[in-house]
Amino acid sequence: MNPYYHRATFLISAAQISQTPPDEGYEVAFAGRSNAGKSSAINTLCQQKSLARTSKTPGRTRLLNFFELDEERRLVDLPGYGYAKVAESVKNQWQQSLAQYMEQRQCLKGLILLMDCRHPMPDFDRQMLDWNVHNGFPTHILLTKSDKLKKGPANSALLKMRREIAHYGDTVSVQLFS
Ligand SMILES: Nc1nc2c(ncn2[C@@H]2O[C@H](COP(=O)(O)OP(=O)(O)OP(=O)(O)O)[C@@H](O)[C@H]2O)c(=O)[nH]1
Ligand SMILES: [Mg+2]
Repeated sequence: MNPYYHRATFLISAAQISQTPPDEGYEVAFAGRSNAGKSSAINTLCQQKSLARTSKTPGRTRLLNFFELDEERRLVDLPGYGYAKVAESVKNQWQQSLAQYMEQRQCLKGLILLMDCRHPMPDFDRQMLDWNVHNGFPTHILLTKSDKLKKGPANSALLKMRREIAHYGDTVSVQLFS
């Protein structure tokens, strides 16, 4: 594991695009359905238990959370999409911030797209992936919670996903993750 990430610190939570840090340097954002494991993956990567807040209840991350690796580089924990049990008004506000961030952010350089390995690639994920590729963002897919599957089914899920993304070429890659 890269010790560089262990020094990550929480920078700021933004409810709106106007509250985000200056649009400079380089950001990699973690996107995916609610409960896919975005916040957990940031904690695993940075080897810090509670850097990003996680929860059993989908819809935990409602803000854009920025973590600083150094003066130029940041990781961003994005609100999850596709979670039905949130009031429409709240959902609209956080989806709007998410869309604005992805469309406008100049320093966004790539995405980590997280999917539960047991239910990969629902429509939302496919749309997100198409959007990323269309906009030229390299995307690495993490098939999360792979500890919940035995080795055989986990590997089948990985192979299936590799076949699904083959037509995107080098811009999209995938691995199992837990
Ligand atoms: N077994 C297992 N559980 C995991 C893994 N990753 C996340 N979880 C659990 O899944 C739940 C959701 O994880 P979060 O990291 O909060 O998910 P999120 O994508 O940030 O969710 P939102 O913030 O709601 O969008 C938590 O209960 C985690 O403990 C994993 O790799 N294995
Ligand atoms: Mg989260």
